[in-house]
Amino acid sequence: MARGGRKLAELVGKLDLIIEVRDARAPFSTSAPLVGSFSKLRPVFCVLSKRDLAAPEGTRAWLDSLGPESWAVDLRKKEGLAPLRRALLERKPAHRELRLAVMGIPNVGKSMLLNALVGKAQAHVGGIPGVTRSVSWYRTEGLLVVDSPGILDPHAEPGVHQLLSWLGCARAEVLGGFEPAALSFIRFLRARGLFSTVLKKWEIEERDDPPEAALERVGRRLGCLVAGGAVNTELAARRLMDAFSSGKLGSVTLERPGDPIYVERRGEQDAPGGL
Ligand SMILES: Nc1nc2c(ncn2[C@@H]2O[C@H](COP(=O)(O)OP(=O)(O)OP(=O)(O)O)[C@@H](O)[C@H]2O)c(=O)[nH]1
Ligand SMILES: [Mg+2]
Repeated sequence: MARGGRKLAELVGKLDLIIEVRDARAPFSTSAPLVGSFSKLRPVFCVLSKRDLAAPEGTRAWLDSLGPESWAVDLRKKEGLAPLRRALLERKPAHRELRLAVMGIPNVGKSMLLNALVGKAQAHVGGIPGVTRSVSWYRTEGLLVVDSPGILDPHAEPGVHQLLSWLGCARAEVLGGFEPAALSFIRFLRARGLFSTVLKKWEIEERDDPPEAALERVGRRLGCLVAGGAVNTELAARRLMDAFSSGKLGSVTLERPGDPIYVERRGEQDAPGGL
């Protein structure tokens, strides 16, 4: 177990409960297997963050599938928090605070959830993965809450890491750049029938062309051109991935309960749909 994981495992003994935060757009790939292993020791509540970026019917399907101890929240607008807070306070021991930790993979909104629960902007929040670097405790009425650094599963399929880069939870730069990320994203959208939904805003229609050609169409549409009129595909890829991860292309759920796991590996790009 990596050092960060060992620290969290030590922490679990001091807790009454764990909140695992996942991204509502891909609740399967954004789950942290380490937190799953803690569920044998402590109750784990599942909070789907960024519900404003996911399709509402997709989020409903996930809440049904995850069961009664799951909630979906929009932390930017602070919506959906009251039922979660009520459920937490129901678990509070009579003579002391409820001790809980917010855990999950990087950039899913753990610190933002903690701030919303504590009622003040205490923990640092940021748009890139890896903002929280250590375990810190925060106190509010009835709750003693720990913020924790994001944990990535080193053994996850490379395809899962690629998917996390589309959501902003892993850095595309580290995984080989924006262009491979955008090409695998386009293949994934096609395999799941989501291409037209995601690219509707930019009026880019589905065609039977290779992903490279589709990315070029994106680049032309956005005016990502170099001298001579060729498309700057790295820039086009970056613009596409930034727009998707920040929700500018609309609310989209990438994974539904029961979908096959996304397992595209390097060198397998020609497998149908990469699934
Ligand atoms: N649209 C939207 N953005 C959110 C929501 N929750 C968090 N974010 C954004 O997600 C980014 C990451 O938030 P953090 O709270 O720093 O995430 P974290 O899980 O603590 O990240 P690390 O500390 O890096 O592991 C920030 O840019 C937030 O503004 C949400 O419900 N909706
Ligand atoms: Mg954080």
